[in-house]
Amino acid sequence: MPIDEVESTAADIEEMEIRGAATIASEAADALGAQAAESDASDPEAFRAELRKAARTLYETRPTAVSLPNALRFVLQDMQGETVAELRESVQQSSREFREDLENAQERLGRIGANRYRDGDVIMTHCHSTDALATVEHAVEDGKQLEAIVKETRPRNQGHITASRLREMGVPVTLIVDSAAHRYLNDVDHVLVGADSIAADGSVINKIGTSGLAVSARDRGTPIVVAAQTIKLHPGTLTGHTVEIEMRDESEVVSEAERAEIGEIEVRNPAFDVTPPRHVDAIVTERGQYPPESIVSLMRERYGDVDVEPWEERA
Ligand code: RUB
Repeated sequence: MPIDEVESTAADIEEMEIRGAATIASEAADALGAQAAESDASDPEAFRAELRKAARTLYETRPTAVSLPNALRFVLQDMQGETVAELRESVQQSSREFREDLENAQERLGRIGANRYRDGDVIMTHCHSTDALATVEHAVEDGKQLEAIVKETRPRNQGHITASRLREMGVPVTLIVDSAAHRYLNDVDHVLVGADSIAADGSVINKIGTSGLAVSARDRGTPIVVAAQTIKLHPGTLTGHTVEIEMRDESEVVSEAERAEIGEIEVRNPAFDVTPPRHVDAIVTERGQYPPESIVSLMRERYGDVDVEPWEERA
């Protein structure tokens, strides 16, 4: 039962070598495809059980980004075939299709989101979101000159990745510490963020600090735009489930040595927070732009009823 690729992908997701909701989803789907390719299961039931186990290993890595379970569902839900060879082909094809859909969705979302920007606009970013950057990339391709104020996004500084991607696009970047955001919002036309999950009421779950930024943006009258493919819609929230917020290691916030120097303290490191819909102007998806309150209709259309999860063990 070779599950090397699954184990190494799961470890990379946990360690954040693979990070960001869309990338996590794509790599998880890829790992399931690899598992199917390498499986030496002797009969269809063993193959199915092996794939479910692989999906559980991936599922347990990071709890907040719904794109991960959505990806696993997509790949495993329609596993079809009477023989191991047929099942293998079916999983590999679903994995390929999922990753293609993801790329196409980001491309479409990027085109739609680019329409929000005018030539000369300044955007402020938080964390690193490939969906958010797709909107900037398309605007730049359309010939618009944009500038960016990039929050560093403690504790992991994913803002540095955003700054580097924006420079590759030729966008002038000003890097600021997170606490300078309010000071610079007067110079900004749009706040642009991604999402790890979107709840049925239109709440946006994204990197810690997003909600504070959104409150500040409201105060300054700066529109806040969330770029999120429909893979980020959390179907569980349709039936009242809440999204689990991942708590990460304290060492990301303060080193052991610094801590010893300070004295006896508690440290908390939540990776994400929840921005209520009233602080969000628009959610840009590959299916169009939505006021957060109406995202629920798109969620019902796309995900409908969630039945038993395909990675759960069967009796
Ligand atoms: C990343 C993060 C990103 C979303 C969206 O958190 O909060 O804004 O995942 O990213 P982490 P994308 O670094 O902890 O994974 O648009 O690329 O899916």
